Amino acid sequence: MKARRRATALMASAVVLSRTLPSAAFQSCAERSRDTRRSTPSSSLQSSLDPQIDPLSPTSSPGPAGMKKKDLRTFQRFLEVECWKSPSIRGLDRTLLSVADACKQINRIVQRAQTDDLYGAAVDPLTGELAEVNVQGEVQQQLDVLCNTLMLRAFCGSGGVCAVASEEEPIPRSCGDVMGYENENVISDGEYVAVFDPIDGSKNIDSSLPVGTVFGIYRSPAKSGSSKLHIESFLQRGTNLVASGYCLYSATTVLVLTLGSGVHGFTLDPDKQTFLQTHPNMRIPDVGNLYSFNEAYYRDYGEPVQRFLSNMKESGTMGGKKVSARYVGALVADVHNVLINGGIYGYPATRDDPNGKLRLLYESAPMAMVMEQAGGAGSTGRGRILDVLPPQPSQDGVTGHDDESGRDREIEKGIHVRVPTFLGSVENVFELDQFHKYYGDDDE
Ligand code: FDP
Repeated sequence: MKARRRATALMASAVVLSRTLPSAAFQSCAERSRDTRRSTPSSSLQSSLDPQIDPLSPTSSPGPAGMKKKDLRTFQRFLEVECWKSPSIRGLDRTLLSVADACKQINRIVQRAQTDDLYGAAVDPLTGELAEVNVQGEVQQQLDVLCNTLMLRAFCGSGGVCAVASEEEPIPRSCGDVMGYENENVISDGEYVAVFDPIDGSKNIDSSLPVGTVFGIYRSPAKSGSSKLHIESFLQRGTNLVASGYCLYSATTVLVLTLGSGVHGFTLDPDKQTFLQTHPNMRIPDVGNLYSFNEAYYRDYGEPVQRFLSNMKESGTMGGKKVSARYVGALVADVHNVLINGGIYGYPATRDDPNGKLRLLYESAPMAMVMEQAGGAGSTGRGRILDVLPPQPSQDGVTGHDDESGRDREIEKGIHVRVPTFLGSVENVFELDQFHKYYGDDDE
């Protein structure tokens, strides 16, 4: 009975295959070699160069390489199902769809950076003056401004989010302000706040290397009926993140998302401009052999990290395999590589930056949530990244027109706080933590 069912299933799949695969796939080896002998090398080269034949065109039938679209679930469908399964996150689907659209637009901007006039410092369209130095101490570039605007609008225009904090902005903004409503302090109905880095690793763009976007979404604890922007909504532990993810603009454009129950990856189909679920239920290996650190700073790292790196290189292996180094210089790209292949990413404290370089709120915490949800870990070397509470402002948490610059500076400190960051396979991150335990010094 079982055998008959299997045979019927095989026949059915053969029928499907014969309908979808090019006939060449069903040629015997002998037939294929006969055909190859008939066509001269130059004629086959000619056909592969023929501009009329585009093997990748979505409209042409399967081309010479037999390429054909896979039947994959769209990001929209995935969200519909997830939000239907979990009523607590209903309402986030529109926001996340807008974020996916913003990622597509940022992808286009990144692709066009070399050919279009997108380089150089940003200019204020009203005054014609050069943009000021941003909160990171850098002159804002046109690309930063464009990508920041796209993400601000994606979150604020979708209805689910009431306020946003960006790497590019000194302090959080209400969506009323972002969208240009008359009373900028009146928050919209959205029950979430969003944090993001619109374009991470932007120095890579000049050399056509990968860059990314990182985001996290928290539920706003502000009391309903309140019309003010509450800073506590942003200064929460990463354990309160409802969703987080990133977009990687690289050889392929990938959107990776967690809603708190697993991690899913979606690749942008360049023909249809649709994100398709190519990586369902992503799991990082428990141990890996990649390490991704900027080792040029070795002398500036503390003893635990120096010993961890030296030990790993001296033994030559990690996770039972030959150890291997990879460092792109864009957090999203480096962490994605570790997520796929296993190993450890690190941006440790250095002599000049005792908390490292990465920002807790919109870099380290969202990435740590992704890692944990994929079965990995995120640590500061001394504890879980998601447990770190950003510094809170000293007075009550309400901003309004009477803000003083001192208070803004306090808020800025909390929003842009940095943490030493280690992300990756549990075994590798655990080992790194052990080095901190044994060689760490308490004032470090
Ligand atoms: P960038 O300053 O180019 O935005 O977010 C900080 C970051 O990029 C990370 O993406 C990247 O991993 C890191 O800085 C690179 O810093 P180093 O050059 O110091 O390694």
